[in-house]
Amino acid sequence: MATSPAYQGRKKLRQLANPRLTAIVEDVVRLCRPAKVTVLTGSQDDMEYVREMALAKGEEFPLAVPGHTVHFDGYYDQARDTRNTRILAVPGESMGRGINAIGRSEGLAEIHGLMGGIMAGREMLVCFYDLGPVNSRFSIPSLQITDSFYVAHCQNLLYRQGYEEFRRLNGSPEFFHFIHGVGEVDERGNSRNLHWRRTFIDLQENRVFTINNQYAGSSLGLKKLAFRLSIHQSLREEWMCEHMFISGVFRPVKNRITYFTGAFPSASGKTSTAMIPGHTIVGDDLAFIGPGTDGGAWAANVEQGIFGIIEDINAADDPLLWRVLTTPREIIFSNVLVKDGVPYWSNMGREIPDHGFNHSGEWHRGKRDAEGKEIPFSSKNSRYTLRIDELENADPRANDPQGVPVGGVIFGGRDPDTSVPVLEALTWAHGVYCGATIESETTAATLGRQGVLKHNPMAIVEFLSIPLGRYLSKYLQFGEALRVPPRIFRTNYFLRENGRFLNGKLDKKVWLWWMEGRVHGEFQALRTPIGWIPRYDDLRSLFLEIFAKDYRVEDYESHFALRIDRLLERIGRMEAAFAAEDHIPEGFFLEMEREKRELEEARKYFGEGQASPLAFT
Ligand code: SPV
Ligand code: MN
Repeated sequence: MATSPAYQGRKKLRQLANPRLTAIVEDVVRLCRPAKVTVLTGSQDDMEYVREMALAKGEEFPLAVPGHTVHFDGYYDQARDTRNTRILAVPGESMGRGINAIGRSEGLAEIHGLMGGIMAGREMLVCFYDLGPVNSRFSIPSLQITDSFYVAHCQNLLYRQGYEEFRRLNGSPEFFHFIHGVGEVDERGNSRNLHWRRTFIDLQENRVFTINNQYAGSSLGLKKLAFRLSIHQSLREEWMCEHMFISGVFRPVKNRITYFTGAFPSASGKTSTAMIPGHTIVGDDLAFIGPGTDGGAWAANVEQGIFGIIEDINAADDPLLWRVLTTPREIIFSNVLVKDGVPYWSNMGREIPDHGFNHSGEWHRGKRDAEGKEIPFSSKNSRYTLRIDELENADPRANDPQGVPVGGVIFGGRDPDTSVPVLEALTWAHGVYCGATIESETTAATLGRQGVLKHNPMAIVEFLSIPLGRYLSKYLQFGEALRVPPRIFRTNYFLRENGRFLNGKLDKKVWLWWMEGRVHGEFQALRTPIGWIPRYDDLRSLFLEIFAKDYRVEDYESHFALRIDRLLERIGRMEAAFAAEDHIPEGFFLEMEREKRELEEARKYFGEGQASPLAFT
């Protein structure tokens, strides 16, 4: 006979008088059999309790700077596990190719089997959050159940508290819920049953089960797990849920701020685009976008914090973040090297010690893993977690229930030899085509090989919970229904020649100011088969204005060359990829055919290889 767990804060649960909520908590307790249940409402005391317990239980360790802590995920639990992340197929709903689905009853049987007693001897936390700003049309109340203090702590930084939102529900069953179990742990407190790591997404019940993991992208309900649920929900409603940052581009001479949202595959310049000095940040990862009464699109940050990649952050390239990461405030570092209470990561501009503590335990230079591979001092996917309001560039409207008006939407990839650094799509439909044909080299944010060119529509493909064709149709309809749709842009910061990057890390500020000007109808542009590209003179004056730097015409020619053969090769790959999909909207294929036709004409005119941008007027 199972004994009842000790309860802390049960009254707070009862006060919500929500039958579905009560039933969920009771079911999880029965299944996972925790020793103790603690209900948290996000009060200062509750926040404090979570912070203290994360330290007391060894899920985090204090660092030298006050408020800073470090958390380590297991050595083989450093990224999202796409193979074991599956959608429970909805009977009668086709999932489409590329979605990792499992039959609903089979999935539920497996996960319930693995969850039996998974919290035995542990403390289960019941937490309330809100996806989106509080008390907004974008809000989705979300319940998180977890036996990890780190997960609760991380979410306290990343999401708005939602107990009040649950009160406003007034007993309604309309909320998301997430159940996370760390599973058995090793002597370092890390999930040891990685072979039973599972993340199952149940669209029908708006719930997610995730077990035997700790890495935030897998364990935190509100991040990439909720994202699958909200994408699915948005399909039936008028808004969209996107893998996008939201940032305010400030043009001092005009004294105006123009908001952009942007989708980039992991580690392709997304956070750094959102963090450009002089601009403001609303969010760096997930956006709700809905139509506004002004006929435009409005965006709100799903989150209130940043779970950002720390590699390459240094005082010279990222002065804003560097200051924040080295001064007292609440920050969780994860999977960095720690020595004497100081965190170390790659390219931070400091000498790295030869010994310390990292995601592999005690670490020394030259240490090898079980496969004989040398262990880097800090994980490729090491990160920092903090609240956006810690940043001096936090946008004053970051928590506005209305969101912010969207002037432009950016799609970026990490491609070495095809796309120009920036272009503007010809129309909304062409912009959707640009987003749907993002290709990007893989990076460390998911398990698997790095540096392989991967097709990643809207940088969202790993998270899609609806068939790609239906997602693209929705995209087309969304923009077409707006009286003033945002302009769409495509960027690529990663062009290379002989292994050398053609652009500096800061050049993106010039591309952004050009886009900002275009939104306000300020720059002429050159019409090419792939879209509108900047004129040399405009970029030259922007480089002068921003960096007092001479932008040479030779640089312009190499950056903005129309790489006709490469572009046609990409279309070839896209034709193959999309031919294999069902229900891709006609509007998408029309854009692809037009671009192909115009590129073929350009090839006849310019010959093989590439055309100078100066040839277009
Ligand atoms: C990403 O990889 O896109 C991230 C980090 O934002 S994760 O939480 O792993 O999704
Ligand atoms: Mn992301």
